[in-house]
Amino acid sequence: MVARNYDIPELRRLDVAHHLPAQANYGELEKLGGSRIITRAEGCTIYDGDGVAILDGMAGLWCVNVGYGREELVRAAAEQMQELPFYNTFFKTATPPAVLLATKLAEKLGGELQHVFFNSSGSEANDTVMRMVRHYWNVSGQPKRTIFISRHNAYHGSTMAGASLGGMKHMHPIGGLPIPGVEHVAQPYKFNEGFNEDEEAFAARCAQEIEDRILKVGPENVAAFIGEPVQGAGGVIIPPKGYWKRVDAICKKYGILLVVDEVICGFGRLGSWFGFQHFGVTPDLVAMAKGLSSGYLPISAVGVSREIVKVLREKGGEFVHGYTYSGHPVAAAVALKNLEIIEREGLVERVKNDVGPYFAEALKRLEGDPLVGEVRSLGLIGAVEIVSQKGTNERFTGKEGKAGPVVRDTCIKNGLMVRGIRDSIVMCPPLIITRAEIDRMIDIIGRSLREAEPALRALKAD
Ligand code: PXG
Repeated sequence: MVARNYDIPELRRLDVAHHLPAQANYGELEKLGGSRIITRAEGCTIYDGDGVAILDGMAGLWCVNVGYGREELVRAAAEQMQELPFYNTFFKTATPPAVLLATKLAEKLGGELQHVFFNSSGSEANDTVMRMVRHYWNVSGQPKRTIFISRHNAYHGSTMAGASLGGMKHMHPIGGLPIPGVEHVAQPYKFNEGFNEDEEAFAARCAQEIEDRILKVGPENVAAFIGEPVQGAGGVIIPPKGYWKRVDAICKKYGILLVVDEVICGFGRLGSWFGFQHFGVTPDLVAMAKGLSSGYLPISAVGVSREIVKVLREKGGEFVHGYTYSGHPVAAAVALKNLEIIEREGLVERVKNDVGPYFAEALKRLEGDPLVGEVRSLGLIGAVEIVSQKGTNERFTGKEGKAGPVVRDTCIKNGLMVRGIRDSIVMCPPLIITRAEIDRMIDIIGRSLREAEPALRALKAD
């Protein structure tokens, strides 16, 4: 495809004048003279308006699983737009792509998860979860079950319910969150909170905190536990061995619904179709987005168990919830084609048996760096922890550190897009990434750590 010629300085000026980008510091952005304008992308590489190529170690925003430039997805969208660009699912109507996508997802989710509700974003999916779960308990004759248990540092979205379920403390003051009925417990973040602790003991301690909280608020008041299989935006927190099995058992012991947020982990990221399958647990509801369409169009879904739908059918009456774009036919057609590509190209197996293990090995090359406290990965999601003292988990600026963004900026300057989260940098590349591109990623991170060291040593705590 021929790239269009944009007037980049003018776009940056207009960006400041009129555009309010997502999760930005508007004062800082104004001083900076506007955002970096990304104009095109191909495979695993994005290009900015000045023609600078950047290897996309983040798959857009944890979502472009099949990589950029997929003509098939473009065609699927165009054909669906010509045939039927829109129709809703409100008035006893549905469209072929919505029905077929629900069917495909039921097949991939497997087991009891045989029903699907559509939305447009991960946040909306979690809003749906919250309303559906509370409605379910209400009509089941247990109306007191309203509390959701979530974890510190979890990310479940940016809407009122999504950000409340999330455990990002800095998000809560914006909009007066969390809304009532959300309890946050420990995150299974071993490097920060269980350093030098035995892995199983740490898993048991984190799970015990969930059980303790259930008992504190009263099991009869708890509706659900929600968690990401691997916490993504929280810093790629891979739970210790045995953690998820314990959480699953606790939920079942107290009759609490288990909600798994697969918005990042779903669709091959961990080397399985879904993270819950990797960890061997059986959720009652599953939130999906991002990799569902590889980000080509906005669409999300909630997988729901047979048991919940049985109750909704028998006692639920009208489920007065839904969005104009629930089951949008064009987004659903693109998602269907995207799933077809993931299957046809064996991308899930590729992550599990090929590039995932290769990525883990490649990350180990960074272990010798004096700033690296730990490298970790699962499938194609990974993190590098930055420490001030080798062999410890001490940081340059205390617990809520700032080393990650410094190294991130150096990586971007050197041609690699990563996220900087507190004192770590995290990666989540497209599932089509090659071994050579992984080598390049690791090489750039290594060089960037060396280059950023003086700036890191100069960091001061607030
Ligand atoms: N759940 C999870 C696990 C997510 O990662 C959402 C829900 C919300 O999805 P939507 O589509 O409403 O954004 C997400 C989104 C970051 C970052 O800082 C991460 C996300 C979104 C924006 C920024 O890494 N994840």
